Amino acid sequence: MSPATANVQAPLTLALSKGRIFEETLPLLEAAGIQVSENPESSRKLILPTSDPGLRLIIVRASDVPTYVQYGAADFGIAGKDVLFEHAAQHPGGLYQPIDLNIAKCRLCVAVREGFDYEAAVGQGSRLRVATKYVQAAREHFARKGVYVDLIKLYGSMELAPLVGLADAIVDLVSTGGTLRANHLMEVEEIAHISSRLIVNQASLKTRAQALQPLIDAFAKATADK
Ligand code: PRT
Ligand code: MG
Repeated sequence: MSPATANVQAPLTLALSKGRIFEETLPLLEAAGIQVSENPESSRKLILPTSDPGLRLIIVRASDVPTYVQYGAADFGIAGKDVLFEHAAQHPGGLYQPIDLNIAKCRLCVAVREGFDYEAAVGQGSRLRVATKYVQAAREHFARKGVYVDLIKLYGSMELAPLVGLADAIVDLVSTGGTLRANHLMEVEEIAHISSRLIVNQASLKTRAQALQPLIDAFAKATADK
C-alpha cells in the first residue's frame, strides 16, 4: 500500500476535552449516526474508537485542543471561544472555524468580592489587580475601557484570588453563578458570551475533504436542528 493510500484510509481524528464538551458533543455525534461506547471519565484511554471506523476521538485538555488541530495531530476538534481567543493570540490564523455548535455555553465576566466598590476603584484610575486564566481577553477588555490593570496569570480556582488578597478582581467563566455565590463574589461586568466551535485543520480540509465534509455538514445540521 502506498503511503498516500494509507493516509486516505486512516480514520479522521476529532479532538475533544472530557467533561462538558464531551458530554454535549455526544448528541451531535449521535445525530450524525455515530456512537461512542466508552466514557473518558471512567476509561483511562486517550484514544477512543467510535461506531464509525472512519472516525476516532482523542481526549486532551480543553486548552490543548487548538494545538492538536493546528499541528494536524487531529483533523478537527471542539473548543470554547475562551480557549480559541487565548490560542489565537499566540498562533494567529491557522484554524478554520466553520460552525458555532452552541454547546458548553457560559459567559466571560469580571467579578469582585461582595461589597467591593468596583465602579469607584475603576473611576479613581488606580491600578486594578486582576487575576485570570484569560489574560488576552482580560487585557483587551480593560484596554477598551481605558482601565489600567496588573494582570496575574492563574491556571484555575480564580475565585480564590480576591478572597485571600491576591487580586481585586477576577476574569472568569460563569454559567449558573453558583461558584461565585458560594465564594461571596459578585459579577460586575460581562465581557463576552461563550460557546464552543468546531475547528478544522486547514490541510485536512483540503486533503481529506471527502471524509471530513460530510461530518462538518452533519455537525451543522445537528446544531441547526437543536
Ligand atoms: O478543567 P481544565 O483545567 O482541564 O480545563 P477547563 O476548565 O478549560 O475545561 P472544562 O472542561 O472545565 O471547560 C471546557 C470549556 O467549557 C471551557 O473552555 C468553556 O468554553 C466551557 N464552559 C462552559 C465552562 C463553563 N461553562 C464553566 N462554568 N468552563 C468552565 N466553567 C467553570 C468556571 O471557570 C467556574 O470555575 O465553572 C465555574 C463556574 O460555574 P458556575 O456554574 O458555578 O457559574
Ligand atoms: Mg474546568
